[in-house]
Amino acid sequence: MTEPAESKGYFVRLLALFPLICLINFSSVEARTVYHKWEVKYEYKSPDCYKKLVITINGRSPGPTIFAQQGDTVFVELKNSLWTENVAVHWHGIRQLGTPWSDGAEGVTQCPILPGETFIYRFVVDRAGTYLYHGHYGMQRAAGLYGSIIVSLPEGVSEPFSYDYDQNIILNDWYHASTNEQAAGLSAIPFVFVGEPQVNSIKSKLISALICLELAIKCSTVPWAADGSAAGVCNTTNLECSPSSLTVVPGKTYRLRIGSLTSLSALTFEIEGHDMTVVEADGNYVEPFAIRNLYIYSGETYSVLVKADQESSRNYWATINVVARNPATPTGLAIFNYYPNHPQKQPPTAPATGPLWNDTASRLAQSLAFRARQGFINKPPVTADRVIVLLNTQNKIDGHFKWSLNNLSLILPQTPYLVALKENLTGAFAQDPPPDGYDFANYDIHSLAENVNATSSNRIYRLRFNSTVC
Ligand SMILES: [Cu+2]
Repeated sequence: MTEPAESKGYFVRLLALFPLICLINFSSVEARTVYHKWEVKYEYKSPDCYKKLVITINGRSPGPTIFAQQGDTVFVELKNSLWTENVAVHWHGIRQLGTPWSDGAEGVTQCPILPGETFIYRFVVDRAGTYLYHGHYGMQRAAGLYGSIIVSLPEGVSEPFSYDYDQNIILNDWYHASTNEQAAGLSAIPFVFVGEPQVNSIKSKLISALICLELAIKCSTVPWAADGSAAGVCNTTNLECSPSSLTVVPGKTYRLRIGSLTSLSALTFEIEGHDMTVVEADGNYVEPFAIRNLYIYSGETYSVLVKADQESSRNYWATINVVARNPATPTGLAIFNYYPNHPQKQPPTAPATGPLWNDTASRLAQSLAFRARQGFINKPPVTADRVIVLLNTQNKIDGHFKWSLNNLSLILPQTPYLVALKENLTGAFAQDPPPDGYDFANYDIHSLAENVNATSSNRIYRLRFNSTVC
């Protein structure tokens, strides 16, 4: 006889708990976790029909795209299967608030991940936007260790612009010499420059290689066919040599998330006959502005909106070209493919060669066109507690070319800085501060002084917490 009453009581308690349960559910939706398990290793790949060792993540280069929502915690369990090399991966643009140990800068925030070891990166993606990740040990980024991070807005929040589809694209320059060969030359006396990259590449998440279309059509014309590097690689069934394309539906608007991870090349990206509207830069919304070509430098990310509003019976070229130095690298190609045309149908026109490499006015104009988007402006501080002026030069130290800041060239300490600071290991690196400036009043950029007094250093700038530094 008591059973119904007890049941009723249970029901009432459940009701009382309901708001709490709702809250718990709500918060678990708000803060999800995104888990990736990666194995990093060397594999033979031929992204431009030239077979060479490439660093892959789970068999791919570029590696998997990390898709997450603002506020999510991302875990990346990374196993180093390179066997003879350490590794570390930096999450470019992620602020690492509260998780400096996961920043991935080897020698600064962490010890490298040794061959055979596994390290778990854990960080919160606190801002929606387009970001990158890349190797941060030696020259591993240039060997193929990189990819994209796409952070979407929380549920129910929409972007301040509209589009139908989203695509991400990574631009890169690509060398046939291994990074070990390049590094040996760069550190040799006499210095051996790496020269021009063999190709510029456009890669999207959908297709692993979006380059060398012309080369793929006629394998016999691959410049490196003669030395055997393309032998057995360049054929019509090899997707790595296939013409590449970005398929669009006529009338639809696409958000292209474009990042650059070049070693040496400043690039210009354009889609034949199509205007682009810039809406995001490095994870920040910007006041929209239209461009015909996008200048993009290494480490930058942009979102542009493109409407497939041209004659739809044909395809169009998407091209990248080198700017800022007289380029000797062929134009990087992809096909902007209007559905239902065949994705490999060659456009009837010649690919664009881009603006003149030394057209600095138009590059400056793009830089000056950026404005923070109304409603998303974080007011910058108007005064600084401290001003640091950095002079970036290329010096010679003991016969080796070294980049320097204020005549100091960084050598990483044996113990990562973050570890040394946390454990107060004052012997781990030089404790005297580097200079906050240089004699800029007397520095003439048109007649460079020999920086004979450059030296190697592991000194660091210490900034007071919550202070404003300019
Ligand atoms: Cu970076």
